[in-house]
Amino acid sequence: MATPLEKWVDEQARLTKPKKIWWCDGSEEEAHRLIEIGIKEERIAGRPIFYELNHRTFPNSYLHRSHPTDVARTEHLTYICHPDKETAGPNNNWMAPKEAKRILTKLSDGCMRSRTMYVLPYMMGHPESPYAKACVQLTDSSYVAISMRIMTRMGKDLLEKIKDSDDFVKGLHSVGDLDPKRRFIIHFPEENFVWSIGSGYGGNALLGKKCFSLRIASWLGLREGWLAEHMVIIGIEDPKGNITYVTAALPSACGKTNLAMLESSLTGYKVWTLGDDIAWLNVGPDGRLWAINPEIGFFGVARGTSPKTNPNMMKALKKEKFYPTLFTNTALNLDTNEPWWEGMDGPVPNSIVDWQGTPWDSSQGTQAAHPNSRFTVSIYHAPTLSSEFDNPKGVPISAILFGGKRMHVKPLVVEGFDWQNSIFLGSRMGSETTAAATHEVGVVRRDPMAMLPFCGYNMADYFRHWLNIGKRLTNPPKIFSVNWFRTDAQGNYLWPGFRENIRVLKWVVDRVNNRVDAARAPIGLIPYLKDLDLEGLNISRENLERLFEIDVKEWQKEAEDIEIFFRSFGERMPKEIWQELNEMKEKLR
Ligand code: OXD
Ligand code: MN
Repeated sequence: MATPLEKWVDEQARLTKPKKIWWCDGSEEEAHRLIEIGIKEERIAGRPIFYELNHRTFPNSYLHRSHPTDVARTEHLTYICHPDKETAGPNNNWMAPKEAKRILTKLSDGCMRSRTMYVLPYMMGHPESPYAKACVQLTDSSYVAISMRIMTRMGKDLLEKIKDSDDFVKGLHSVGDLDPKRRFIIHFPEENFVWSIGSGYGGNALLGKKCFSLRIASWLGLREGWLAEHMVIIGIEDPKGNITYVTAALPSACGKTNLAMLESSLTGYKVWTLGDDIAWLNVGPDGRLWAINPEIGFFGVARGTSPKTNPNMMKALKKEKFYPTLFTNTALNLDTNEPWWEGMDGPVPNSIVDWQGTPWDSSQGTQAAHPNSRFTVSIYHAPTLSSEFDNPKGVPISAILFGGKRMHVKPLVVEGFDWQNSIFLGSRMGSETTAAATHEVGVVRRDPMAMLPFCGYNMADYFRHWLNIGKRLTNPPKIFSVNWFRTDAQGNYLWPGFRENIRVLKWVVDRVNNRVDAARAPIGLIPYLKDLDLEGLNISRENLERLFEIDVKEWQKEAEDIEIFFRSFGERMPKEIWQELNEMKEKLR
């Protein structure tokens, strides 16, 4: 008798018609075999999937070049198919599930012909964690198979676990013909099912990541009483050796990975890494919020990563490795066969091909590495990995940061007055758009809790859910907004960022431990400058004051913009959030 899993795989194979089916066991030998296939046999748009890089300097690393039109998440082709449109909300594209299936079935008919279908059994979360979820993805791309092995706990043990049950999350992925006109990333939350065709890009194709661990999981979280969030998880160790666990939500390509691996500039302070992208938050029996990272890898932006901005990541990328590491759409230094990107530091190498493999020199005025070029590397290679990373219970969270990239308006750090006010603070976040998704770059859009592209249901209900979670927390984390990106009139950043962000984290830890007071401003609590540890930092008093300046006119405009956004949710928007907005407007008057 076939198990539900076997039956499901068989049905998908009858539709997609692969030449063969390969059940992956997650072993190292298998990973090597897959890479070999990617180098020698499999092709995308006529090109190999992998190129071997210099293994002396970048051990076990491979370069992947994508199809030129397939370089980022495609939010306009991403759908959440709840039975009714209202549940998906104005924050999501929606189609009736039946209609979506009709379209996808047509596109998928024979889409794996002459290709291999890889069956990837994997776990999101530690297998012994009560919060972990069993998943199976089908894909016809060896790049996706290898990436999933780096990013998730993939292996055949899971098949033993799933056995006769059909309680596993399903993902069907095919690169199709990579034509953006035939590209869709479609979620069926009611069925725990994601169906993606036409893209091999991480955020569209590694279905355990954004698709399941955020969009579908956020919906599971709503029904089961927990939160799936777009957050970094770190432990901040103080000079006494106490560790405070903090999560931080920032939009894509705003420095989450750098924050997750921050090398402190303050003596005695150290940051331990637990995750750089996704946190699942549960209310513990002790009334605190507990976080796990369901992933075991980083899919980070390569451009701009350097020994200055993220020394720990540079070490991870160069470490002798058990897991392979992938570089996607970086440039290549032909003299050394090493990956290269703008912002890597050091002189520009003499002989470079760009992310598409075309000879490049800096006088051309074009980009050598794609702005959204990426690395995929195991978290176990991080020199800053927390000893609690594999704790199935996760870690207790004392503070949450909500961030965005704002050149104007927003102070460096602001604390919410209380839980309700803090949910308003998270919901009013906005950020300038980046290259992580295909759209105009650099325009401000509202991105509540950095979840706009990832919330798998109506965001008004999501705000309500956050409010409700607070009611169950007897010992809630404090909540802050942060903005490392404020500029002066000439457009220069006022704050040095990167390793100096530890100074903001230190203030946050001091607030958590009630060591310092804060000043009440109309928009929240802000630090007294005397409480910021600025020892050894070269910053003028004027810049410092500007970092915390609250320009009433700017904020009134901001409030208008927030109001327009909230209105788009109509009657569903919680009245508590309106009340907070109105109070803020009142105080600004
Ligand atoms: C990511 C993203 O890839 O947020 O992490 O786009
Ligand atoms: Mn992300």
